[in-house]
Amino acid sequence: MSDYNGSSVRILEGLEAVRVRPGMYIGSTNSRGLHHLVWEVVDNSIDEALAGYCTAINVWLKKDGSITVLDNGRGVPVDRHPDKLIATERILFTVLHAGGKFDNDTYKVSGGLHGVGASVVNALSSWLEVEVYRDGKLYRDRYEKGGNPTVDLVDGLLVPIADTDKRGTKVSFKPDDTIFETVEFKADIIKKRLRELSFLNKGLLLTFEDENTGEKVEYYEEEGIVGLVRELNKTKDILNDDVVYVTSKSNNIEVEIAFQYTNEFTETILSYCNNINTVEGGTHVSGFKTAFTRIINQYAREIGALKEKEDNFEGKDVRNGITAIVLVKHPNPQYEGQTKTKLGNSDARGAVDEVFSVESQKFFDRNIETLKSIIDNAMKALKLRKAEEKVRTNLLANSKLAGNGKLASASSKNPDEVELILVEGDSAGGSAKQGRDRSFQAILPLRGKVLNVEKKEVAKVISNTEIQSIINAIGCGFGEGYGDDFDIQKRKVKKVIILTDADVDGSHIRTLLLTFFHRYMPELIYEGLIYRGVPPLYKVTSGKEVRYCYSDRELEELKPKLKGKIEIQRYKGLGEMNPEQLWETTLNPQTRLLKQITIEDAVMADEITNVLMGDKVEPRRDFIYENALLAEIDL
Ligand code: 0RA
Repeated sequence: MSDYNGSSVRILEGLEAVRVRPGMYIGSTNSRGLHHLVWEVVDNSIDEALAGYCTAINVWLKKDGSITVLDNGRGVPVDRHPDKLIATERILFTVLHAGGKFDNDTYKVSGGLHGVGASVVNALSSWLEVEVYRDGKLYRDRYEKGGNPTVDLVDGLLVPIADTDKRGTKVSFKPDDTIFETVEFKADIIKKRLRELSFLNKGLLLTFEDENTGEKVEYYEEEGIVGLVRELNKTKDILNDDVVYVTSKSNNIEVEIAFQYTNEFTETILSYCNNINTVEGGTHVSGFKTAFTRIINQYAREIGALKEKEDNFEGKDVRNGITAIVLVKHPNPQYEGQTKTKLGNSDARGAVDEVFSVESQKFFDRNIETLKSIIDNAMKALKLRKAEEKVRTNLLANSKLAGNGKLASASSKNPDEVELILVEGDSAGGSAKQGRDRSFQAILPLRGKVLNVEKKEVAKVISNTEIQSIINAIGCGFGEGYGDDFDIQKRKVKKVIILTDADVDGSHIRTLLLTFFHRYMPELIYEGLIYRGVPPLYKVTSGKEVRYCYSDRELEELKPKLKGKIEIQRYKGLGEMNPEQLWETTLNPQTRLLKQITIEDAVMADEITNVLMGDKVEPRRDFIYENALLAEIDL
């Protein structure tokens, strides 16, 4: 081993702890955990950009399965670390939690599972190499098998290996395949994040190159989150051309808000803290909502749009059709919620409220037309809401919502036991009713295409019988976005399983259902209660033995293992299976394959629904072309 001082043994024990319990540091060892390694390394470069020293970050996927991240920042320090007495670079890559706070001026804003430190990436890699371009010199360090240094330090320091006029840091690593379930980096996932980062960090150039496919892409957003709002509204009809943008700092918290209205009936608010998508919202979002409602009500009274006796606008009136981004940079973020994506700091609420109040009033005072169109829009929403309230009351009074459609209930009433299985088609529904374990499985057959909720207003959505049956069977009510009538405590089921055919129609129905859940019962997704059932693709019979395969790969792996004559039947739909087969392959908890729906799946479903169902023809066509060959849409 190298010239490494006495603490090396303890250091490597730290990294060993990461290898023993990787989940504690990166969440999981599946594809998501794998990509966390990339986010960790990219985040370090992003921090350098946030500190104002880095303008470009390049990412390469290499043929050997490794990945390289290069930035043009100051370069990781290679001088003697004040406490540990060896090169700071070594410390950063081998000591847990040694990230950040090297110089107190650096505004380090990482958080959540991000910011666990470069040493965690090192611990989970079969090799990792660092190149530092700094002060005219190039330094190189290399680690193997989970962070063991292979380069000799001289007097505790790295020896430069060349002169250079470049500046920056290059980190390359290959994830350890004895730790991860998969070590295949997905270009799509990485590109999506880099694109998001380009919106969140205006003026930063991010490039991606895949050596396996030759693909090269650049992401750069002069306009930052304003560009993101435009992008999100690309397929929608908008009320005002301009995107409203306000920004300022309050209480050492930087706030940026951008929004624009569409003619949709729904609201889309994306929020971020320190470049992390706070999927569950939090204090920054509630600060924005409160301030926005208050200010629009104030103006509406001032200009006489709301008469004295009239109701105030509710929050959802003023946000009807809005696409908004709420972004904060917080020096010490605290995250809460199931997926640690809900911002908890109460000072963020106040900061957003203050910045938005002050800055938006400056804007509205100078842009009366925009203000008026927002108030008009809120007025329409208020009227619609009143009408919907009537419909809702009538529906409830006529107890139409009490209809259960074709639901075959389970005999158990225990919400921690019952599974609600939504089955495509009456014939598969019939088999499922016969084949299920009725003690805990409820079956609801869905006929035809589930209502496309995206385009319809609430009154229509809840008058749809299939939707009513689903709402009823789950028992939590429903709401738009957060809150409203929805109450997860009232749930009657512990799992909702979507079971559709493995074909285009099937994935379409699943997409529509996910869009519905995402829009009207998002907490079910956050809490991980929604699943998709995976029906088998093949039935393989050899002699008396019958086996089922759920993918082409599984089939290819099985074939050589079977002796004698084999017969392969490809299932076209669930309807082809008899009740016993359906039980064995798709319903029986011991043998079936279920995939939990993640929030990413639901967001993807929303995007697809938007594009496929939207009014605008062109993006739809482009989308279909772009994705025709992309079998990745695995909803
Ligand atoms: C600590 C202190 C300084 C820079 C960095 C870390 C740094 C880390 C990474 C990781 C990837 N790229 C990076 N670039 C910089 C500041 C050192 C100074 O004062 O010059």
